[in-house]
Amino acid sequence: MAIERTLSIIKPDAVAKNVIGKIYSRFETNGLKVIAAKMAWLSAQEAGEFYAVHKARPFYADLVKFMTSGPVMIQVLEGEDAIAKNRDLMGATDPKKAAPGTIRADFAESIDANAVHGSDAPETAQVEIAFFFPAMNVYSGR
Ligand code: RTP
Ligand code: MG
Repeated sequence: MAIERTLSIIKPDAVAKNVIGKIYSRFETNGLKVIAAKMAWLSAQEAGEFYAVHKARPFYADLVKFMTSGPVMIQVLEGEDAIAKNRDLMGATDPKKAAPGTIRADFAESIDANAVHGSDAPETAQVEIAFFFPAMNVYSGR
C-alpha cells in the first residue's frame, strides 16, 4: 500500500463540542500523521467553492450554511492508505448508519452536522489539499 495524503476537516459541530484532540488522537493511533493544520472560519464563497461538486444537490445550500456556522479545523493527514483509512475512521455520512467506534458514530449529530470531512479519492485529495495549503505549508511526516 502506498503512502498517501488526504484532506480532513473537523466541522463546526465537532469544534464546538471541543473534541479536536479526541479526533486527532484517532488519527494518530491509526497511523495517520498531521503534516499541515490550520483553524479557519470559512466564508460562504470558500465553503461553496470547496463543495462545488455538490452544487446541483438539494442539500448544497444547507451544507454551505452549516460549514460557515463556526470555525473549522483543517488538516492534511499522511500515512499508508491515508484516504481510505481516514474514510474508515470517519464512518458513514449519516451518523445513524455509521459503524460503532467511528468518529461520526461517536461525535456527529446528524447528516448535516456530521463532525468531519475527508477526501474520497486521490484526485480529490490533491485538489482539496491545494485548496487550503500552499505546498510550503505541508511538512512531510517522513
Ligand atoms: P464529506 O464530503 O463532508 O466528507 O462527506 P461525505 O463524503 O461522507 O458525503 P458527501 O456525499 O460528499 O456529502 C457532503 C456533505 O453533504 C451533506 N449531505 N447531506 N441531506 C443529505 O442527503 C445529505 N447528503 C450529504 C453531509 O453533511 C455530507 O457530509
Ligand atoms: Mg464527500
